[in-house]
Amino acid sequence: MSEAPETLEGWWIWHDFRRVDLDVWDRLGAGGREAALQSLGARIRAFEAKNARRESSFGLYQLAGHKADLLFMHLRPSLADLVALKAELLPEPFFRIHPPVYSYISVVELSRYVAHGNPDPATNPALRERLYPSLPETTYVCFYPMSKRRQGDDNWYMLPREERVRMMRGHGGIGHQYHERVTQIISGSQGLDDWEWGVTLYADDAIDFKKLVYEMRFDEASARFAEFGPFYVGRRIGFDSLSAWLLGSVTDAR
Ligand code: 76R
Repeated sequence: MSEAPETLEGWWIWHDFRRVDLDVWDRLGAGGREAALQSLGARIRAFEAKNARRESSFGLYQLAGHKADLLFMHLRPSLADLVALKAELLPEPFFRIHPPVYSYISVVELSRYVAHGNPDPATNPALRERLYPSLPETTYVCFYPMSKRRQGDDNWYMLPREERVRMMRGHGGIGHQYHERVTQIISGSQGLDDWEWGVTLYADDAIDFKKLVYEMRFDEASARFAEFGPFYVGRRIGFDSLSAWLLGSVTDAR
């Protein structure tokens, strides 16, 4: 049996994907819409205040395509915090109107295939920033879950450690070529959700997602071993723009 790599875990992540339901939104009437947005706005300001105190991270994104319309991304210290947050948000009018269409639970993970220096986040600020990240304020975001293949000769989990280290170095090498342009947050979801990792990427130029992921497909770690779930792409959106968009989308103002 080959040994599992040592991992470091940081904040827990809930990717909460929503569909905007314009039919229900229209029928709510101006008062209902205003109230829902005001209440959501207060929530988002509270999330941002927590971000500023470095107690959590929160990101809001408007997505392309029809798999989902919005992504609310929450990073919190524990799974209990994510459970509590969901319970707290369930009755929130905005979330009752605009239903969930996908969700992903994972925890920020750094594997120690590649040395990250001193492994104590208390005394290593660079490590702390990776485990408890402020979300990059780039224009674009990309999320997808993935697993490593377990099939015949292509079973990642049966490979000797040196082989995995060699391949992860190759992987990191490609990634590093995009260092200034694409930031990754890797989160592990073994035992937590339907795939083994969540990959969240940030970039100011969305074509870099395409170029990076394509290039990685030719690299052994991805070419032989990667299996992918659904991809979601979109852009960061502020609460004011979200409100303006949703109020502007009303077709039956009463
Ligand atoms: O932590 C580090 O930055 C060191 C190198 C590194 C590791 C250990 C690294 C670098 N990654 C690591 C781990 Mn990654 N990453 C992905 C994907 O689409 C695909 O083919 C794969 C999806 C992308 C696009 C990406 C980007 N990475 C991992 C792991 C955990 C593996 C394990 O533990 O077994 C996964 C699942 C994964 C997947 N990777 C980088 C990037 C980029 C852009 C970098 C460089 C980061 C930088 O230089 O800033």
